[in-house]
Amino acid sequence: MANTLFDALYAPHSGKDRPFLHLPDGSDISYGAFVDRAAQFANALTALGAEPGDRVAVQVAKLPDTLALFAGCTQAGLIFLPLNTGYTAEELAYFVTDSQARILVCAPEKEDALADIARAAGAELRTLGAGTGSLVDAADAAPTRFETVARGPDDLAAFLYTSGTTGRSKGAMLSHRNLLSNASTLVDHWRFDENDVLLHALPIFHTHGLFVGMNVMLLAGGSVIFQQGFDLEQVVGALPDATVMMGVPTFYTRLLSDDRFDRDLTRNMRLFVSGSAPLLAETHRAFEERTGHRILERYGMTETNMNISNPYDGERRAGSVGFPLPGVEIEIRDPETGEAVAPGEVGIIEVRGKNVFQGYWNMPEKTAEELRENGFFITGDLGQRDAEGYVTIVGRAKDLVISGGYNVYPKEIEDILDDQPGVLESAVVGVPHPDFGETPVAFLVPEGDGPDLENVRAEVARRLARYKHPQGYELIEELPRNTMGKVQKAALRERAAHTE
Ligand code: MCA
Ligand code: AMP
Repeated sequence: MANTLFDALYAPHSGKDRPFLHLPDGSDISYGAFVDRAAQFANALTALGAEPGDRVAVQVAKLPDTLALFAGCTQAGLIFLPLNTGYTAEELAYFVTDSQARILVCAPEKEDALADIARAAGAELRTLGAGTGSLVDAADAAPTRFETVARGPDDLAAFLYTSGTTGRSKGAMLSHRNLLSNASTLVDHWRFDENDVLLHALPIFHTHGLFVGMNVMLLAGGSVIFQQGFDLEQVVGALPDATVMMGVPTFYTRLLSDDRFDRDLTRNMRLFVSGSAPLLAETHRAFEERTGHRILERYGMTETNMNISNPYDGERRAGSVGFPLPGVEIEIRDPETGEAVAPGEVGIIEVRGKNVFQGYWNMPEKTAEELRENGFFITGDLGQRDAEGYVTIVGRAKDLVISGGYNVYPKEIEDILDDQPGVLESAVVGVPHPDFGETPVAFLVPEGDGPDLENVRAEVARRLARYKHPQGYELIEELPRNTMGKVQKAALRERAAHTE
Protein backbone atom coordinates (compact mmCIF):
# COMPACT_ATOMS: atom_id res chain seq x y z
CA MET A 1 0.00 0.00 0.00
CA ALA A 2 1.23 3.53 -0.67
CA ASN A 3 2.37 5.39 2.43
CA THR A 4 3.92 8.79 1.68
CA LEU A 5 6.50 9.02 4.44
CA PHE A 6 7.25 5.33 4.86
CA ASP A 7 7.78 4.80 1.13
CA ALA A 8 10.25 7.68 0.95
CA LEU A 9 12.20 7.33 4.20
CA TYR A 10 12.20 3.68 5.11
CA ALA A 11 10.97 1.26 2.43
CA PRO A 12 13.88 1.94 0.01
CA HIS A 13 16.33 0.67 2.65
CA SER A 14 14.65 -2.69 3.16
CA GLY A 15 17.18 -5.53 3.03
CA LYS A 16 20.18 -3.17 2.68
CA ASP A 17 23.37 -3.97 4.61
CA ARG A 18 24.66 -0.39 4.63
CA PRO A 19 25.22 1.02 8.13
CA PHE A 20 22.53 3.37 9.37
CA LEU A 21 23.35 3.95 13.06
CA HIS A 22 26.81 3.89 14.64
CA LEU A 23 26.30 3.23 18.35
CA PRO A 24 28.45 4.27 21.35
CA ASP A 25 29.54 0.64 21.99
CA GLY A 26 31.15 0.49 18.53
CA SER A 27 28.44 -1.63 16.92
CA ASP A 28 26.34 -0.63 13.92
CA ILE A 29 22.71 -1.12 12.98
CA SER A 30 22.21 -1.60 9.27
CA TYR A 31 19.42 0.02 7.30
CA GLY A 32 17.90 -3.39 6.58
CA ALA A 33 17.89 -4.40 10.24
CA PHE A 34 16.33 -1.07 11.16
CA VAL A 35 13.48 -1.48 8.67
CA ASP A 36 12.85 -5.00 10.02
CA ARG A 37 12.75 -3.60 13.54
CA ALA A 38 10.24 -0.93 12.49
CA ALA A 39 7.96 -3.69 11.17
CA GLN A 40 8.23 -5.49 14.50
CA PHE A 41 7.04 -2.35 16.29
CA ALA A 42 4.26 -1.86 13.73
CA ASN A 43 3.13 -5.43 14.47
CA ALA A 44 3.41 -4.98 18.24
CA LEU A 45 1.40 -1.73 18.23
CA THR A 46 -1.26 -3.14 15.95
CA ALA A 47 -1.58 -6.19 18.20
CA LEU A 48 -2.44 -3.79 21.03
CA GLY A 49 -5.46 -2.63 19.06
CA ALA A 50 -4.00 0.60 17.67
CA GLU A 51 -5.73 1.68 14.49
CA PRO A 52 -4.65 4.11 11.76
CA GLY A 53 -4.92 7.69 13.03
CA ASP A 54 -4.45 6.72 16.69
CA ARG A 55 -1.90 8.66 18.72
CA VAL A 56 1.07 6.91 20.31
CA ALA A 57 2.57 9.11 23.05
CA VAL A 58 6.21 8.32 23.72
CA GLN A 59 8.45 9.43 26.58
CA VAL A 60 11.52 7.23 26.35
CA ALA A 61 15.32 7.51 26.17
CA LYS A 62 17.25 8.24 23.01
CA LEU A 63 17.64 4.69 21.69
CA PRO A 64 17.68 3.04 18.25
CA ASP A 65 14.39 1.40 19.25
CA THR A 66 12.86 4.86 19.79
CA LEU A 67 13.59 5.68 16.16
CA ALA A 68 12.27 2.27 15.08
CA LEU A 69 9.10 2.96 17.07
CA PHE A 70 8.57 6.17 15.09
CA ALA A 71 9.17 4.26 11.86
CA GLY A 72 6.80 1.51 13.01
CA CYS A 73 4.10 4.07 13.80
CA THR A 74 4.52 5.52 10.32
CA GLN A 75 4.25 2.11 8.71
CA ALA A 76 1.11 1.29 10.73
CA GLY A 77 -0.51 4.68 9.98
CA LEU A 78 -0.25 5.78 13.63
CA ILE A 79 0.55 9.28 14.82
CA PHE A 80 3.82 9.57 16.74
CA LEU A 81 3.80 11.95 19.71
CA PRO A 82 7.29 12.33 21.17
CA LEU A 83 7.67 13.89 24.63
CA ASN A 84 10.62 15.49 26.41
CA THR A 85 12.16 12.98 28.81
CA GLY A 86 12.35 15.75 31.42
CA TYR A 87 8.59 16.25 31.66
CA THR A 88 7.07 15.58 35.06
CA ALA A 89 4.11 13.22 35.52
CA GLU A 90 1.81 16.23 35.75
CA GLU A 91 3.05 17.62 32.44
CA LEU A 92 2.74 14.20 30.85
CA ALA A 93 -0.82 13.70 32.06
CA TYR A 94 -1.91 16.74 30.07
CA PHE A 95 -0.37 15.57 26.79
CA VAL A 96 -1.71 12.03 27.05
CA THR A 97 -5.20 13.21 27.96
CA ASP A 98 -5.37 16.09 25.49
CA SER A 99 -4.16 13.98 22.56
CA GLN A 100 -6.46 11.08 23.56
CA ALA A 101 -3.48 8.82 23.06
CA ARG A 102 -4.33 5.17 22.46
CA ILE A 103 -0.95 4.02 23.72
CA LEU A 104 1.58 5.59 26.10
CA VAL A 105 5.12 4.25 25.87
CA CYS A 106 7.40 5.18 28.78
CA ALA A 107 10.74 4.19 30.27
CA PRO A 108 10.48 1.00 32.40
CA GLU A 109 11.41 2.91 35.55
CA LYS A 110 8.49 5.29 35.11
CA GLU A 111 5.82 2.63 34.65
CA ASP A 112 4.54 2.70 38.23
CA ALA A 113 4.42 6.49 38.40
CA LEU A 114 2.45 6.73 35.15
CA ALA A 115 0.03 3.81 35.57
CA ASP A 116 -2.78 5.94 37.01
CA ILE A 117 -2.33 8.64 34.38
CA ALA A 118 -2.55 6.11 31.54
CA ARG A 119 -5.59 4.45 33.10
CA ALA A 120 -7.39 7.77 33.59
CA ALA A 121 -6.64 8.77 30.00
CA GLY A 122 -7.76 5.40 28.66
CA ALA A 123 -4.33 4.69 27.17
CA GLU A 124 -2.54 1.33 27.09
CA LEU A 125 0.76 1.69 28.97
CA ARG A 126 3.83 -0.10 27.62
CA THR A 127 7.53 0.31 28.36
CA LEU A 128 10.65 0.70 26.26
CA GLY A 129 14.21 0.78 27.57
CA ALA A 130 17.61 -0.39 26.31
CA GLY A 131 16.91 -4.05 25.50
CA THR A 132 14.14 -4.19 28.09
CA GLY A 133 10.48 -3.30 28.48
CA SER A 134 7.09 -4.75 27.62
CA LEU A 135 6.94 -3.14 24.15
CA VAL A 136 10.50 -4.28 23.43
CA ASP A 137 9.56 -7.84 24.38
CA ALA A 138 6.47 -7.69 22.18
CA ALA A 139 8.52 -6.34 19.27
CA ASP A 140 11.19 -9.05 19.76
CA ALA A 141 8.50 -11.69 19.39
CA ALA A 142 6.80 -10.07 16.38
CA PRO A 143 7.40 -10.77 12.67
CA THR A 144 9.83 -8.59 10.74
CA ARG A 145 7.34 -8.09 7.93
CA PHE A 146 4.28 -5.86 8.14
CA GLU A 147 1.71 -4.96 5.51
CA THR A 148 2.24 -1.19 5.25
CA VAL A 149 -0.91 0.82 5.97
CA ALA A 150 -1.97 3.22 3.21
CA ARG A 151 -1.37 6.87 4.08
CA GLY A 152 -1.52 9.87 1.79
CA PRO A 153 0.34 13.19 1.92
CA ASP A 154 -2.40 14.89 3.95
CA ASP A 155 -2.61 12.19 6.61
CA LEU A 156 -1.05 13.03 9.95
CA ALA A 157 2.32 11.56 10.89
CA ALA A 158 3.14 13.30 14.17
CA PHE A 159 1.88 15.59 16.91
CA LEU A 160 4.42 17.81 18.63
CA TYR A 161 3.21 19.81 21.60
CA THR A 162 4.31 23.38 21.79
CA SER A 163 3.41 25.76 24.57
CA GLY A 164 1.59 28.99 24.03
CA THR A 165 2.13 32.44 25.45
CA THR A 166 -1.29 32.16 26.99
CA GLY A 167 -2.98 29.06 28.26
CA ARG A 168 -2.44 25.45 27.43
CA SER A 169 0.12 23.63 25.36
CA LYS A 170 -1.05 22.92 21.82
CA GLY A 171 -0.62 19.79 19.72
CA ALA A 172 0.82 20.85 16.37
CA MET A 173 -0.42 18.37 13.76
CA LEU A 174 2.17 17.51 11.12
CA SER A 175 1.27 15.62 7.98
CA HIS A 176 3.29 13.19 5.89
CA ARG A 177 3.69 15.96 3.29
CA ASN A 178 4.89 18.47 5.89
CA LEU A 179 7.69 16.19 7.04
CA LEU A 180 8.69 14.76 3.68
CA SER A 181 8.71 18.05 1.78
CA ASN A 182 10.95 19.70 4.36
CA ALA A 183 13.39 16.77 4.60
CA SER A 184 13.66 16.68 0.84
CA THR A 185 14.24 20.44 0.60
CA LEU A 186 17.01 20.22 3.20
CA VAL A 187 18.74 17.27 1.53
CA ASP A 188 19.00 19.34 -1.66
CA HIS A 189 19.76 22.66 -0.03
CA TRP A 190 22.41 21.38 2.35
CA ARG A 191 23.76 18.85 -0.20
CA PHE A 192 23.31 15.64 1.73
CA ASP A 193 24.18 12.30 0.15
CA GLU A 194 24.92 8.70 1.11
CA ASN A 195 28.53 9.53 1.97
CA ASP A 196 27.51 11.80 4.79
CA VAL A 197 28.04 10.85 8.41
CA LEU A 198 25.94 12.94 10.79
CA LEU A 199 27.17 13.47 14.34
CA HIS A 200 23.86 13.33 16.21
CA ALA A 201 23.92 14.60 19.81
CA LEU A 202 20.49 16.28 19.91
CA PRO A 203 17.45 14.89 21.68
CA ILE A 204 14.97 13.06 19.42
CA PHE A 205 11.73 14.41 20.88
CA HIS A 206 11.85 17.69 18.95
CA THR A 207 11.76 18.75 15.32
CA HIS A 208 15.48 19.51 15.28
CA GLY A 209 16.85 16.12 16.32
CA LEU A 210 14.01 13.94 15.01
CA PHE A 211 12.92 15.43 11.70
CA VAL A 212 15.76 17.70 10.61
CA GLY A 213 18.48 15.31 11.75
CA MET A 214 17.03 11.85 11.20
CA ASN A 215 14.62 12.33 8.30
CA VAL A 216 17.28 14.09 6.26
CA MET A 217 19.71 11.22 6.81
CA LEU A 218 17.09 8.56 6.01
CA LEU A 219 16.29 10.32 2.78
CA ALA A 220 19.94 10.79 1.84
CA GLY A 221 20.96 7.26 2.88
CA GLY A 222 24.00 8.35 4.92
CA SER A 223 24.88 7.11 8.38
CA VAL A 224 24.48 8.58 11.85
CA ILE A 225 26.82 8.61 14.84
CA PHE A 226 24.05 8.23 17.37
CA GLN A 227 25.11 9.73 20.70
CA GLN A 228 23.03 9.83 23.89
CA GLY A 229 23.22 13.59 24.27
CA PHE A 230 25.79 16.35 24.12
CA ASP A 231 28.84 15.06 25.96
CA LEU A 232 31.91 17.13 25.12
CA GLU A 233 34.33 14.17 25.32
CA GLN A 234 32.23 11.98 23.07
CA VAL A 235 31.59 14.72 20.55
CA VAL A 236 35.28 15.61 20.37
CA GLY A 237 36.05 11.89 20.01
CA ALA A 238 33.61 11.41 17.13
CA LEU A 239 34.22 14.60 15.12
CA PRO A 240 37.07 13.17 13.01
CA ASP A 241 34.70 10.44 11.76
CA ALA A 242 31.81 12.77 10.91
CA THR A 243 31.04 15.01 7.94
CA VAL A 244 28.10 17.01 9.32
CA MET A 245 26.85 18.18 12.68
CA MET A 246 23.56 19.83 13.62
CA GLY A 247 23.28 21.63 16.93
CA VAL A 248 21.89 24.37 19.08
CA PRO A 249 24.20 27.32 19.82
CA THR A 250 25.11 25.83 23.23
CA PHE A 251 26.82 22.94 21.38
CA TYR A 252 29.08 25.36 19.56
CA THR A 253 29.95 27.55 22.53
CA ARG A 254 30.78 24.41 24.52
CA LEU A 255 33.02 23.15 21.71
CA LEU A 256 34.77 26.51 21.50
CA SER A 257 35.53 26.30 25.22
CA ASP A 258 37.73 23.27 24.52
CA ASP A 259 41.26 23.76 23.14
CA ARG A 260 41.17 20.46 21.26
CA PHE A 261 38.47 21.88 19.01
CA ASP A 262 40.42 23.16 16.02
CA ARG A 263 41.06 22.82 12.29
CA ASP A 264 42.63 19.43 12.63
CA LEU A 265 39.78 17.94 14.64
CA THR A 266 37.21 19.19 12.12
CA ARG A 267 39.22 18.37 8.97
CA ASN A 268 36.71 15.75 7.79
CA MET A 269 33.67 17.97 8.37
CA ARG A 270 31.87 19.66 5.50
CA LEU A 271 29.03 21.35 7.41
CA PHE A 272 27.99 22.63 10.83
CA VAL A 273 24.33 23.70 11.10
CA SER A 274 22.94 25.78 13.97
CA GLY A 275 19.35 26.52 14.94
CA SER A 276 16.56 26.46 17.56
CA ALA A 277 17.94 29.59 19.22
CA PRO A 278 19.91 32.67 18.13
CA LEU A 279 23.57 32.08 17.36
CA LEU A 280 25.60 35.06 18.49
CA ALA A 281 27.56 36.70 15.68
CA GLU A 282 30.64 36.53 17.91
CA THR A 283 30.25 32.72 18.19
CA HIS A 284 30.01 32.52 14.39
CA ARG A 285 33.23 34.51 14.01
CA ALA A 286 35.13 32.72 16.77
CA PHE A 287 34.13 29.41 15.18
CA GLU A 288 35.49 30.41 11.80
CA GLU A 289 38.69 31.70 13.29
CA ARG A 290 39.26 28.45 15.17
CA THR A 291 38.19 25.90 12.57
CA GLY A 292 37.96 27.64 9.22
CA HIS A 293 34.29 26.55 9.01
CA ARG A 294 31.43 29.03 8.72
CA ILE A 295 28.43 27.74 10.66
CA LEU A 296 25.27 27.58 8.55
CA GLU A 297 22.50 29.11 10.66
CA ARG A 298 18.88 28.36 9.85
CA TYR A 299 15.51 29.23 11.37
CA GLY A 300 12.55 26.94 12.06
CA MET A 301 9.63 26.17 14.30
CA THR A 302 7.74 23.12 15.45
CA GLU A 303 4.69 24.25 13.47
CA THR A 304 6.61 24.88 10.27
CA ASN A 305 9.73 22.72 10.24
CA MET A 306 12.59 24.67 8.63
CA ASN A 307 11.79 27.99 6.93
CA ILE A 308 14.84 30.12 6.35
CA SER A 309 18.45 29.11 5.88
CA ASN A 310 21.79 30.60 5.05
CA PRO A 311 23.06 29.47 1.66
CA TYR A 312 25.31 26.44 1.23
CA ASP A 313 27.52 28.07 -1.40
CA GLY A 314 26.97 31.78 -0.93
CA GLU A 315 27.88 33.90 2.08
CA ARG A 316 26.79 32.41 5.41
CA ARG A 317 26.27 35.64 7.25
CA ALA A 318 26.92 35.92 10.99
CA GLY A 319 23.80 37.09 12.84
CA SER A 320 21.48 36.34 9.91
CA VAL A 321 19.38 33.24 9.15
CA GLY A 322 19.65 33.77 5.40
CA PHE A 323 16.94 33.34 2.77
CA PRO A 324 13.59 31.53 2.64
CA LEU A 325 14.15 27.88 1.66
CA PRO A 326 12.95 26.82 -1.80
CA GLY A 327 9.17 26.38 -1.66
CA VAL A 328 8.83 28.55 1.45
CA GLU A 329 7.29 32.01 1.14
CA ILE A 330 7.73 34.58 3.85
CA GLU A 331 6.08 37.91 4.62
CA ILE A 332 7.20 40.36 7.27
CA ARG A 333 4.26 42.37 8.56
CA ASP A 334 3.83 45.31 10.88
CA PRO A 335 2.23 43.91 14.07
CA GLU A 336 0.00 46.99 14.44
CA THR A 337 -1.22 47.58 10.88
CA GLY A 338 -0.78 44.11 9.36
CA GLU A 339 0.90 45.76 6.34
CA ALA A 340 4.04 44.25 4.81
CA VAL A 341 7.05 46.26 5.97
CA ALA A 342 9.71 47.79 3.72
CA PRO A 343 13.20 46.23 3.48
CA GLY A 344 15.16 46.95 6.64
CA GLU A 345 12.08 47.47 8.79
CA VAL A 346 11.12 45.13 11.60
CA GLY A 347 7.88 43.12 11.63
CA ILE A 348 6.45 39.72 12.49
CA ILE A 349 7.57 36.92 10.21
CA GLU A 350 4.84 34.88 8.52
CA VAL A 351 5.49 31.66 6.63
CA ARG A 352 3.68 29.65 3.96
CA GLY A 353 4.59 26.40 2.22
CA LYS A 354 4.18 22.63 2.20
CA ASN A 355 6.19 22.63 5.41
CA VAL A 356 3.49 24.47 7.40
CA PHE A 357 1.47 22.31 9.81
CA GLN A 358 -2.21 21.37 9.66
CA GLY A 359 -3.34 23.26 12.77
CA TYR A 360 -3.55 22.58 16.51
CA TRP A 361 -5.30 19.42 17.64
CA ASN A 362 -8.82 20.16 18.86
CA MET A 363 -8.15 23.91 19.05
CA PRO A 364 -9.80 25.54 16.03
CA GLU A 365 -9.76 29.02 17.61
CA LYS A 366 -6.03 28.88 18.37
CA THR A 367 -5.42 27.59 14.87
CA ALA A 368 -7.43 30.45 13.38
CA GLU A 369 -5.46 32.99 15.45
CA GLU A 370 -2.10 31.85 14.14
CA LEU A 371 -2.75 30.23 10.77
CA ARG A 372 -4.34 32.57 8.25
CA GLU A 373 -6.91 31.30 5.79
CA ASN A 374 -4.48 32.10 2.99
CA GLY A 375 -2.03 29.58 4.47
CA PHE A 376 0.41 31.99 6.13
CA PHE A 377 1.45 31.02 9.67
CA ILE A 378 2.16 33.89 12.07
CA THR A 379 5.39 32.88 13.80
CA GLY A 380 5.50 35.54 16.53
CA ASP A 381 9.19 36.09 15.73
CA LEU A 382 10.34 39.59 14.85
CA GLY A 383 12.55 39.90 11.82
CA GLN A 384 13.84 42.19 9.13
CA ARG A 385 15.00 41.58 5.59
CA ASP A 386 17.81 43.63 4.10
CA ALA A 387 18.04 44.86 0.52
CA GLU A 388 19.91 41.68 -0.51
CA GLY A 389 17.18 39.49 0.99
CA TYR A 390 19.05 38.24 4.07
CA VAL A 391 16.64 37.80 7.00
CA THR A 392 17.67 38.59 10.56
CA ILE A 393 15.66 37.51 13.63
CA VAL A 394 15.75 40.55 15.90
CA GLY A 395 13.47 39.44 18.73
CA ARG A 396 10.14 37.89 19.62
CA ALA A 397 6.67 39.36 19.77
CA LYS A 398 5.73 36.31 21.87
CA ASP A 399 6.66 35.92 25.50
CA LEU A 400 9.17 33.11 25.24
CA VAL A 401 12.53 32.26 26.79
CA ILE A 402 14.82 29.81 24.95
CA SER A 403 17.20 27.98 27.27
CA GLY A 404 19.76 25.78 25.54
CA GLY A 405 17.34 25.33 22.64
CA TYR A 406 14.37 24.41 24.86
CA ASN A 407 11.36 26.72 24.87
CA VAL A 408 10.22 28.02 28.22
CA TYR A 409 6.92 29.88 28.30
CA PRO A 410 6.85 32.35 31.25
CA LYS A 411 3.06 32.06 31.54
CA GLU A 412 3.28 28.39 32.49
CA ILE A 413 5.67 29.19 35.37
CA GLU A 414 3.80 32.34 36.41
CA ASP A 415 0.54 30.40 36.74
CA ILE A 416 2.21 28.13 39.30
CA LEU A 417 3.98 30.97 41.13
CA ASP A 418 0.78 33.03 41.38
CA ASP A 419 -0.86 30.14 43.26
CA GLN A 420 1.81 29.92 45.95
CA PRO A 421 1.04 31.14 49.48
CA GLY A 422 2.54 34.58 50.12
CA VAL A 423 2.69 35.45 46.41
CA LEU A 424 0.37 38.16 45.14
CA GLU A 425 1.57 37.95 41.56
CA SER A 426 4.65 37.10 39.56
CA ALA A 427 6.52 37.70 36.33
CA VAL A 428 9.14 35.50 34.67
CA VAL A 429 11.67 36.91 32.21
CA GLY A 430 14.68 35.57 30.32
CA VAL A 431 18.17 36.82 31.15
CA PRO A 432 21.42 36.12 29.30
CA HIS A 433 23.17 32.89 30.32
CA PRO A 434 26.71 32.00 29.22
CA ASP A 435 25.94 28.34 28.46
CA PHE A 436 22.20 28.21 27.69
CA GLY A 437 21.99 31.59 25.91
CA GLU A 438 19.04 32.61 28.03
CA THR A 439 17.58 31.40 31.31
CA PRO A 440 14.36 32.23 33.19
CA VAL A 441 14.33 34.26 36.42
CA ALA A 442 11.23 35.02 38.49
CA PHE A 443 10.01 38.18 40.16
CA LEU A 444 7.54 37.68 43.00
CA VAL A 445 5.32 40.36 44.54
CA PRO A 446 4.82 39.26 48.18
CA GLU A 447 1.58 39.44 50.12
CA GLY A 448 1.16 38.98 53.87
CA ASP A 449 4.35 37.45 55.30
CA GLY A 450 5.62 36.76 51.81
CA PRO A 451 6.48 33.38 50.24
CA ASP A 452 8.72 30.66 51.60
CA LEU A 453 11.13 30.42 48.67
CA GLU A 454 12.17 26.86 49.51
CA ASN A 455 8.56 25.75 49.22
CA VAL A 456 8.14 27.68 46.01
CA ARG A 457 11.20 26.01 44.49
CA ALA A 458 9.99 22.59 45.62
CA GLU A 459 6.56 23.10 44.07
CA VAL A 460 8.07 24.26 40.78
CA ALA A 461 10.40 21.24 40.81
CA ARG A 462 7.50 18.88 41.44
CA ARG A 463 5.42 20.23 38.61
CA LEU A 464 7.75 21.39 35.84
CA ALA A 465 10.63 19.89 33.86
CA ARG A 466 14.06 20.91 35.13
CA TYR A 467 14.90 23.22 32.22
CA LYS A 468 11.88 25.41 33.04
CA HIS A 469 12.98 26.10 36.63
CA PRO A 470 13.81 29.76 37.23
CA GLN A 471 17.50 30.11 38.06
CA GLY A 472 16.75 32.99 40.41
CA TYR A 473 13.89 34.44 42.44
CA GLU A 474 13.65 38.09 43.38
CA LEU A 475 11.05 39.78 45.55
CA ILE A 476 9.74 43.02 44.15
CA GLU A 477 7.28 45.48 45.69
CA GLU A 478 5.23 45.80 42.55
CA LEU A 479 5.56 44.82 38.90
CA PRO A 480 6.33 47.66 36.49
CA ARG A 481 3.32 48.21 34.22
CA ASN A 482 2.57 50.47 31.30
CA THR A 483 -0.51 52.67 31.11
CA MET A 484 -2.51 49.75 29.70
CA GLY A 485 -1.66 47.71 32.80
CA LYS A 486 0.62 45.34 30.89
CA VAL A 487 3.69 44.13 32.77
CA GLN A 488 6.82 45.69 31.29
CA LYS A 489 9.04 42.69 30.96
CA ALA A 490 11.81 44.69 29.31
CA ALA A 491 12.17 46.72 32.52
CA LEU A 492 12.35 43.50 34.55
CA ARG A 493 14.98 42.04 32.23
CA GLU A 494 16.99 45.21 32.69
CA ARG A 495 16.63 45.00 36.46
CA ALA A 496 17.58 41.29 36.48
CA ALA A 497 20.69 42.03 34.42
CA HIS A 498 21.79 44.60 37.01
CA THR A 499 21.18 42.39 40.03
CA GLU A 500 23.01 39.34 38.61
C1 MCA B 1 19.65 20.49 30.58
N1 MCA B 1 19.41 21.27 31.64
C2 MCA B 1 18.98 22.45 31.22
C3 MCA B 1 18.94 22.36 29.82
N2 MCA B 1 19.36 21.14 29.45
N3 MCA B 1 18.62 23.55 31.90
C4 MCA B 1 18.22 24.59 31.16
N4 MCA B 1 18.16 24.58 29.80
C5 MCA B 1 18.51 23.48 29.11
N5 MCA B 1 18.45 23.45 27.77
C6 MCA B 1 19.61 21.00 33.07
C7 MCA B 1 19.90 19.56 33.35
O1 MCA B 1 18.67 18.92 33.67
C8 MCA B 1 20.84 19.64 34.53
O2 MCA B 1 20.09 19.81 35.69
C9 MCA B 1 21.58 20.92 34.32
O3 MCA B 1 20.77 21.70 33.45
C10 MCA B 1 22.94 20.80 33.71
O4 MCA B 1 22.88 19.81 32.73
P1 MCA B 1 23.99 19.69 31.62
O5 MCA B 1 24.59 18.35 31.74
O6 MCA B 1 24.89 20.84 31.56
O7 MCA B 1 23.06 19.81 30.37
P2 MCA B 1 23.06 18.88 29.17
O8 MCA B 1 22.45 17.58 29.51
O9 MCA B 1 24.43 18.90 28.61
O10 MCA B 1 22.03 19.62 28.19
C11 MCA B 1 22.28 20.86 27.64
C12 MCA B 1 21.97 20.79 26.15
C13 MCA B 1 20.55 20.21 26.00
C14 MCA B 1 22.95 19.88 25.46
C15 MCA B 1 22.07 22.18 25.57
O11 MCA B 1 19.64 21.03 26.69
C16 MCA B 1 20.15 20.04 24.58
O12 MCA B 1 20.46 19.05 23.95
N6 MCA B 1 19.44 21.02 24.02
C17 MCA B 1 18.89 20.93 22.67
C18 MCA B 1 17.43 21.22 22.66
C19 MCA B 1 16.81 20.99 21.29
O13 MCA B 1 17.02 20.00 20.62
N7 MCA B 1 16.02 21.95 20.86
C20 MCA B 1 15.29 21.87 19.63
C21 MCA B 1 13.86 22.30 19.87
P3 MCA B 1 20.53 19.14 37.06
O14 MCA B 1 21.91 19.62 37.31
O15 MCA B 1 19.53 19.63 38.04
O16 MCA B 1 20.45 17.68 36.80
S1 MCA B 1 13.40 23.63 18.89
C22 MCA B 1 13.06 23.01 17.39
O17 MCA B 1 13.09 21.82 17.15
C23 MCA B 1 12.82 24.07 16.34
C24 MCA B 1 11.88 23.56 15.29
C25 MCA B 1 14.14 24.44 15.67
O18 MCA B 1 14.19 25.52 15.05
O19 MCA B 1 15.04 23.64 15.74
P1 AMP C 1 9.86 25.66 18.81
O1 AMP C 1 8.55 26.20 19.20
O2 AMP C 1 10.47 24.77 19.82
O3 AMP C 1 9.78 25.05 17.50
O4 AMP C 1 10.84 26.87 18.72
C1 AMP C 1 10.84 27.71 17.63
C2 AMP C 1 11.40 29.05 18.01
O5 AMP C 1 12.81 28.95 18.16
C3 AMP C 1 11.18 30.07 16.93
O6 AMP C 1 9.89 30.61 16.96
C4 AMP C 1 12.27 31.06 17.23
O7 AMP C 1 11.86 31.96 18.25
C5 AMP C 1 13.39 30.18 17.76
N1 AMP C 1 14.43 29.93 16.75
C6 AMP C 1 14.61 28.84 15.98
N2 AMP C 1 15.71 28.99 15.20
C7 AMP C 1 16.21 30.21 15.48
C8 AMP C 1 17.33 30.96 15.02
N3 AMP C 1 18.19 30.47 14.13
N4 AMP C 1 17.52 32.20 15.53
C9 AMP C 1 16.68 32.70 16.45
N5 AMP C 1 15.62 32.05 16.93
C10 AMP C 1 15.39 30.81 16.46
